[in-house]
Amino acid sequence: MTFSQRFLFAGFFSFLLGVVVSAQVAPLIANISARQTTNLDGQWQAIVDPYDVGSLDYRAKSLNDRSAFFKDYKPQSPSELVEYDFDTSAQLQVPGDWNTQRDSLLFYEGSIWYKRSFDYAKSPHKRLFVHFGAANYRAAVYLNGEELGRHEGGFTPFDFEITNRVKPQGNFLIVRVNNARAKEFVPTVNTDWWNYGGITRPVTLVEVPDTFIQDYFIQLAKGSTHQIAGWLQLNGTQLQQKVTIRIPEANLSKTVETDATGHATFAFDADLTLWSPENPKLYAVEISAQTDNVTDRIGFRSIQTRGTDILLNGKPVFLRGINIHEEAPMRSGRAWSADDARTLLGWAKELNCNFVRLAHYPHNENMLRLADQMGIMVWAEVPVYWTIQWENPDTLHNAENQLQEMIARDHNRAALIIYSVANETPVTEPRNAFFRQMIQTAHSADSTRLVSAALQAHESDAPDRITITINDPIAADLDVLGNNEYIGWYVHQPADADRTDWLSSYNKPLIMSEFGGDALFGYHGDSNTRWTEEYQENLYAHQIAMLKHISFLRGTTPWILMDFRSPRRTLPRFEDYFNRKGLISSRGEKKKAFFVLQDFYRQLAAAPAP
Ligand code: GCB
Repeated sequence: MTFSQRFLFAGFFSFLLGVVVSAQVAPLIANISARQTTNLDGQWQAIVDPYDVGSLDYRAKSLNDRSAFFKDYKPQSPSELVEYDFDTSAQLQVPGDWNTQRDSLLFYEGSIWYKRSFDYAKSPHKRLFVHFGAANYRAAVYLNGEELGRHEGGFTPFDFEITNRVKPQGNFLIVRVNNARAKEFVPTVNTDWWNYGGITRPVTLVEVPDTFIQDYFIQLAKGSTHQIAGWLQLNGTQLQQKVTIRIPEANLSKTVETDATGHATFAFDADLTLWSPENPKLYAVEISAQTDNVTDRIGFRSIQTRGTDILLNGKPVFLRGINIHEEAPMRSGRAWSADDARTLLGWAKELNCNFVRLAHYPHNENMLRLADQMGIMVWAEVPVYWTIQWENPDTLHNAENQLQEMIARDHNRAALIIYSVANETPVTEPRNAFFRQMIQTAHSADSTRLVSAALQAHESDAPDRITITINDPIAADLDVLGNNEYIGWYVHQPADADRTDWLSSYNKPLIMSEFGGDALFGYHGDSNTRWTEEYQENLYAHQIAMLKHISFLRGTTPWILMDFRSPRRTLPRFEDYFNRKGLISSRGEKKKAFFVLQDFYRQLAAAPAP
């Protein structure tokens, strides 16, 4: 089950925060947009708490009395000392990273407490959950002065049941979000993107019947283009029910019975128009139990590999991709909205892409929903990045949990074809063991999709040729190989790509998951001058010439669509805390290299598949 490991972190958090965990995250509810919801977004009261005085006393012991911020205690007399007050504190927008809402928070890493009040008239025989799209990195959630539970991981959703805690009036929801980095976390302390903190995605109250359809997986069976196979899961007390899956447009209806645990599996033939970038067909799929029903829009396609080919609906396809960070166009903060997604994916379409790599962590659900509608295939990734603590079992559980939460949210999106379990990790035996476990977790949570990782190959130089061989031991376990290379930026000169040969020890498809170089939009010079648009343009031209000769190459995702903030990038004038490898500036201006890639992809789109 995708949600089976959602209870793993209680001990870990108690250790970190020194408090007793009173409740747990609930299993994720699928497709909340199709549910009866109340949105809690807007201005929340916020207390910036760099020393954690809201949770720890001056001996660093955890607080549980009225001085704990989650109690939202008000002085009862003029003489009473209470050193916090949500209601007179400034506000922060939810959803939103805090860093770009106030100058003083740009580099902030620590705790901020959020408070939002609400009334709620719950209908009888209904259950209520509070759902968070994401909060980076750790969240502790309290309702009416009691802890609901905690969550770790900055990019995946979580929810808590509040059925028996919500009152018709005067509820106060308090969330402590902490984005401090730590070595054992996922990601670890060292990354190349901004550590945007806060409640970065919407907060929603979700009302469902006493026994409800909690999750379902309705996709084509692995390798099939005409058989739907999947499962569904009820949650509640009436677990044994008849449930009907209907696709009215295709005249399909299948009734199954759930077992004593509320689970049912099914498989049935279906004659469907298959989803593809050329025709991103989505069907309305209705799931009706006796106590609940829910509707989704689902596309059906198959994705497989055969030797070095990637097959979409049984036919070889080349993935014309681009990397994307979850960075907001025009305003350089954490992206979250449907408008942000439309802009980013619209640019990918303009490049003639049929594929995007959503680096380096799960992006917001709008990206997946829109990719489904626009016909853009997706590589989705978890933040196992660079130097994770491979030997730490808590780190592994954390990474697996983030992977499972990502899969649980997105497993019905046709656009999603590849799960990536890591990016650029140094090869060691503990790392390989960590990976094998991650790959197995991905395959067992969803056997229909391909699993990949962005690896780094090793080169051997002869006097006039460079040879790069894909020989990472973990490649044997992956379905598709990803490789990052920076010829012309971190190593060699751009023209050295012309004398580079690529070899692979595996009969598997390769995606060149990164290549590129920085350019400051509007800075011009000759193609040997770093940071100019001409340098980047020339680098792309040489890269493309090289890529055309890699016989086992089945996709490319250059680094990256748009410039993004990064604390690693300190060089004044050119970087100013931005990674400038974007083909588009943070203000939406297209650099020269954009048109080089656009042209390459135009040619590829017109050419017959490999
Ligand atoms: C990489 C990383 C990516 C960086 C990029 C760079 O290899 O995967 O996260 O941002 O290089 O610009 O150095």
